[in-house]
Amino acid sequence: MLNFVTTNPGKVREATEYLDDEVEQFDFDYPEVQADDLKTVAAEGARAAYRAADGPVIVDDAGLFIDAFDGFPGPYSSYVEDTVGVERVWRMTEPEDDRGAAFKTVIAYCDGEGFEATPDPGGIDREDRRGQDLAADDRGAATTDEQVHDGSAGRSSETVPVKLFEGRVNGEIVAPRGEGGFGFDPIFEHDGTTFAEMSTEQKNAISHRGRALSKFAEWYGER
Ligand code: ITT
Ligand code: NA
Repeated sequence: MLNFVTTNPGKVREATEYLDDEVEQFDFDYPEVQADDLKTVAAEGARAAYRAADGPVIVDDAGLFIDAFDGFPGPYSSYVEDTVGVERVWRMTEPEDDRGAAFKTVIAYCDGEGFEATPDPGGIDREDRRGQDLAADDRGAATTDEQVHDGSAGRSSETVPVKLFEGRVNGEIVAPRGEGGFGFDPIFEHDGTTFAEMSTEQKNAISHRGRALSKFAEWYGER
């Protein structure tokens, strides 16, 4: 049994579709460290949640990165959804020539154990360089082992190992359409369809979260 640590039922819906009964929501608002990258937030969140939960945890830290604004709101997406709101993020982006954007997520797994080192083919950066999203069957071994703070592979309490899985999908910011999904889904269009117009299954097949979950599921299944 795996605790999916989140306050967001939309994420749980997507994860259970991938991982079946193996996953259960652990509704815990882990303290988000002040950091401008998803990896750090997810990794620290997983460590905090692992201490609070009774068993292995996954944490999913996601964000919407708008090209014209150098990746804003990115790691601050939750705050921006609550303050500015989704509709006004569209209206801010509307005057821009380039309305390109990406959703990214980092899933962090922690069970208090160490992990065997895996070769790091670059994860999200590899996808960035390609400038295109990965084909659905291109799952690669794009996982990363988080560097522990003291540079060793030790297991002292401050450096509980965390395994990271990244996913990214490119799209465009559009006027809101669709009733499904959650968060910024109505304004994120991919191949002519917004994420809010897709079923959970359709969104999972191409989304940032679906990709990260499939990498996680492959690795977890082999353990
Ligand atoms: P937890 O931290 O409790 O998991 P959250 O909703 O705050 O829930 P994030 O910090 O990861 O999760 O999300 C950042 C923002 O991005 C937040 O406003 C989400 O609604 C939004 N978001 C995350 N994944 C999304 C997705 O797949 N589609 C649309 N919006 C998404
Ligand atoms: Na959050």
